[in-house]
Amino acid sequence: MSVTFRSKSGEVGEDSLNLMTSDNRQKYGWRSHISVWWIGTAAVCLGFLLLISILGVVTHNSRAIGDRQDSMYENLIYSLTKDRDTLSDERDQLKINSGNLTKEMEVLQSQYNAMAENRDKLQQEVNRLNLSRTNCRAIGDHLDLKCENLIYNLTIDRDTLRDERDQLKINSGNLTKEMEVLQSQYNAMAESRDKLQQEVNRLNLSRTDQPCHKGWESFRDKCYYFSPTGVSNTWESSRNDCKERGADLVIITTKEEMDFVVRTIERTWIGLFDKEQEGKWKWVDGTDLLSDEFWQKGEPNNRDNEDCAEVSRSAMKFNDVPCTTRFSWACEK
Ligand SMILES: [Ca+2]
Ligand SMILES: [Ca+2]
Repeated sequence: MSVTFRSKSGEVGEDSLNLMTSDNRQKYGWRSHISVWWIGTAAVCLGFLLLISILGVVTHNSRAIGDRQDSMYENLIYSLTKDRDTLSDERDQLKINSGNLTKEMEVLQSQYNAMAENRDKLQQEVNRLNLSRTNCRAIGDHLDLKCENLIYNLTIDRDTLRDERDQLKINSGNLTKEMEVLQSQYNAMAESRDKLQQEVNRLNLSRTDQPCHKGWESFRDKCYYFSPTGVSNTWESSRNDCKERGADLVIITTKEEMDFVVRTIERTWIGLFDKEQEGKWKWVDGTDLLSDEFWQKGEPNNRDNEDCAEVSRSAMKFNDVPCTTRFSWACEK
């Protein structure tokens, strides 16, 4: 470093006392020698002052540098501490996440195992169904064969039955014709029988030894009285008339007797009634009506409280009517 200073004379000198040569000390004299001393002293003082200043500056700078370093350290420590804490938090969070992921993985593993088990079961079911389908096809083929055989047999049976039906139709037609012939023969025979029966009746009448009283007619071994033409009476009055004649209303027990009774009278009271017990028909001699064969179709129907019986020539059958009805009557003894 060079120091420039100005002397009292205003001249500029060098900053070193050593630079003062002996020539210069003689030139300027005593006075000049004292000045140099003062200058040197001042220079020394200035040097000290300069040194102190430099030391102060250096110390100040050192402290500033130290302070800055301390501040940097503090900032660095703070930053590192903060980073460490942040990383620690992240590490903890990662641990938690890892734990959760582990649990989820365990759940997924369990679900996977269950799904794999189900898959195996389904595969077994598929295998079983495939086997069943194969068996069903075999059974279906077998059934088809059986059905074909059944259809074949049924077709044969149907054709056979058709033939039998046709044959039966033919036989039925023949039998119908034969039946018609037989019916015709039967009718002819019945007509012949009736004629013979009439002849027998006539012969019986002709050989009767006990003739009936005047006004009475004989049939077989009985005598019959018939009310005069155009005269009618109630059932009870008719029966009373018969009783007065020593007889009672006619009791018809055979078809021949009925034919005889109705041959000249259209509707005639007969001695049959159910007054005592509805539906229980009795003859006037107290005997029960043993057969229903002589009733007209749908009779007796007891319509309007019909408790007495009549016989008509047109129907040749019995019918129940109210006892107050007025009819002809026939007596028998
Ligand atoms: Ca009745
Ligand atoms: Ca009736």
